Amino acid sequence: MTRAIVSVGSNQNDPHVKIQTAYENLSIKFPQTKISRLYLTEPVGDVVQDAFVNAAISLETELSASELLDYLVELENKAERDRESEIPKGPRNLDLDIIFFGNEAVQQTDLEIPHPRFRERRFVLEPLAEIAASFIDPITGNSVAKLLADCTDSSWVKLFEGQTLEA
Ligand code: PH2
Ligand code: MG
Ligand code: MG
Repeated sequence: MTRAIVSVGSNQNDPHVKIQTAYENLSIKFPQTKISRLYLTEPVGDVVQDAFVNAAISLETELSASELLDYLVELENKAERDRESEIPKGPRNLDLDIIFFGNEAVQQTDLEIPHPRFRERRFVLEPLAEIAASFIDPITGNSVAKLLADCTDSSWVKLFEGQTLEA
């Protein structure tokens, strides 16, 4: 069994429902699936778009990292994510990114674990610290709590309380 940590985000078409549905599907497939609270987060990147809802999910799996990725893409497709027409870093119905896969480091063209940019993203680290503060990043040797304490990303992250998402 490997503990995997997945970052989930959405800023289109009832994001919190998209995230709840993904979580329910993951809970059915994997034992010990946990989710953080939901956060409303400032869009990071150059695209002008609505705020995101983000959360972190922890699960236990017998799958390999690339098999887990295939399943996550399946859930993204079920949420009607349209890869053909989406703008890079732009709005999306559902994004499921593997942040950690046990202590494995994976470098493939379609998959890099730990996620290459998670240390610079408060919208990933805040929810992650809620469910996996002592998880050790296999690349830097730092805990998630330490990465969050050191994170210089100044974009805002607040608890989601059912707000409308227009910026
Ligand atoms: N995802 C992006 C681009 N920017 N910003 C926030 N706050 N949350 C995201 O999940 C996010 C983003 C593209 O995947
Ligand atoms: Mg992403
Ligand atoms: Mg992604």
